[in-house]
Amino acid sequence: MKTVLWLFLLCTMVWSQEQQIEITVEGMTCPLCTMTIKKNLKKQPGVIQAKVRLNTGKATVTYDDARIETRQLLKAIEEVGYKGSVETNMTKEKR
Ligand SMILES: [Cu+2]
Repeated sequence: MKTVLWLFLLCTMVWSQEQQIEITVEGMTCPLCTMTIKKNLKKQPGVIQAKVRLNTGKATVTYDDARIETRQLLKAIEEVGYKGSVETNMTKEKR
């Protein structure tokens, strides 16, 4: 009985808070740029999926917001030499 409960708790943790965000990336010029960014984003703990497109200049990241924050995603892009920004309508602001 206890094992079942633990499994249930574990599952809710694993499935928690999956989010998707679109990040505008500045400075990408060739497919290698998109690959570099994608690779570094995927390396971050909490990132489930990362798609980077050169033609739109955008990165779509699926992540677990219990494990990683938006600013850490932007940092991962900056680390490899690009500038990422999140459109304001995507962020939930409380005023
Ligand atoms: Cu490049």
